[in-house]
Amino acid sequence: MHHYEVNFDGLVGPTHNYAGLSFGNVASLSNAKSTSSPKSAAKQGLAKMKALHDMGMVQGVLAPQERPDVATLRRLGFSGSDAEVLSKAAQQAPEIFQAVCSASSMWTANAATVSPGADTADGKVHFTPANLTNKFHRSLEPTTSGRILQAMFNNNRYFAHHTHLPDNEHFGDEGAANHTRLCSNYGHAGVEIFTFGRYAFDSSKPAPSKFPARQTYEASQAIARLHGLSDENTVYIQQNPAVIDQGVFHNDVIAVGNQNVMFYHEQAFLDTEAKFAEIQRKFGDEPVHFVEVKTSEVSVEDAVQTYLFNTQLLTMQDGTMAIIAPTECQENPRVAAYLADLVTRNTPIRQVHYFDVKQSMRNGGGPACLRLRVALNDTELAAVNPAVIMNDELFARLNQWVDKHYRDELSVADLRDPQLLMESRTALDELTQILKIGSVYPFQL
Ligand code: SUG
Repeated sequence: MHHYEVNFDGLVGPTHNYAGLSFGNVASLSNAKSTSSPKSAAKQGLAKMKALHDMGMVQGVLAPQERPDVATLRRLGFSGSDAEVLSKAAQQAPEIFQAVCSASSMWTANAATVSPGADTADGKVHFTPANLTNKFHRSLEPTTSGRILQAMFNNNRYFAHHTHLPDNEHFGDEGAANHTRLCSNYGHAGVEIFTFGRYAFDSSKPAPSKFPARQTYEASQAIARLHGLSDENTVYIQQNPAVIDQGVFHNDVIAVGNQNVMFYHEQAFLDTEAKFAEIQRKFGDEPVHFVEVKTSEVSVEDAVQTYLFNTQLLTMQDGTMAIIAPTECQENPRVAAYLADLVTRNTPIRQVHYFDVKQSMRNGGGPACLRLRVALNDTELAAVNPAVIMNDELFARLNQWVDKHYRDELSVADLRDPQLLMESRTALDELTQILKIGSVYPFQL
């Protein structure tokens, strides 16, 4: 039996734009209102998927969501034809309108939390879509994310799908961005590490003062219960509130783990020593490589600007690991020097590959934000909808699809164009046929 970590990357949607919607996310705020390129954003994402496929990884594709989200505008009282709904909202409530146009579902690390069958009580792979309550534009995603995941993992013998947690800040859940799994082998029970930003029911506990902590301890616990994880498989660790206040809005901006490696910044967590001892104890006899980056090597500011930790840490076919980093890391001399040195040290990390995902980076989404990891064995992989698995043919087909439907440029003002809704729906309707996911969008239901 073989075991794989499959990366399901979000396909960038046709409305990809920079609206400055994410308070606490430095890149989103600083690029607000600049002109985006949906076409190159989608192609940058596809190029990364294809490169990982060519490196021998099993790579999947996760469909974007329907935007502008007319159904939400109707729920908020805008009425008339679809074009009238859009025009009234754009005029009367431009902030709401921009939020319902966001292509933020591209960051599939926030689509769900996933626990592999090796960790769960019933042996199934469990999925819980993230409710993303902290940001209005992202809180629109979970229902459709759930539908898309069901269409991809559509076999209840192997896959269990849960409803997202209650839509309330007490249960704020950002999915896999705050969840890492360490294991000796993808098929063995691992340690699931849930990182949270604050306690929902105890305001005496540490919390950031400037920017929001999106994930709560109580939400992380609820996910572990739903997925049937044992206490011996689970560790809860709090993010350092001081780094959230410096722009670390998700833990995957400051730490990433894979198999027996935890790559993290020294300031990432609270109570690091005790919590890492707990991780090691629960991991077992084999030593975990805790690869710590000191502030003197790379500052938190450099980490936030370059996304050094929003990298993918992949196990290659020869058992060594490679880092998939954004080109921003290469362009920063301190981070580039750190990575050049890292691959010579005594850790499993041996290679660094740089990718241009600048269109996504300008909204605070690096290589790791763009993917949802699902560890699967052969039988489970065979039960996944095969049309969402990347290969040369799908790559060519999706590039043609992007060329046909996507705009080269999009400004925030262009979002008002009713034609964009038609373009987006036409594109997505065709995509559901390419990916064979059936009717998942409100306009199709
Ligand atoms: O939730 N940006 C996203 C970026 C998500 C990154 N994901 C992970 N770290 N896993 C967010 O803040 C910005 C949209 C805008 O401003 O137009 C945005 O939603």
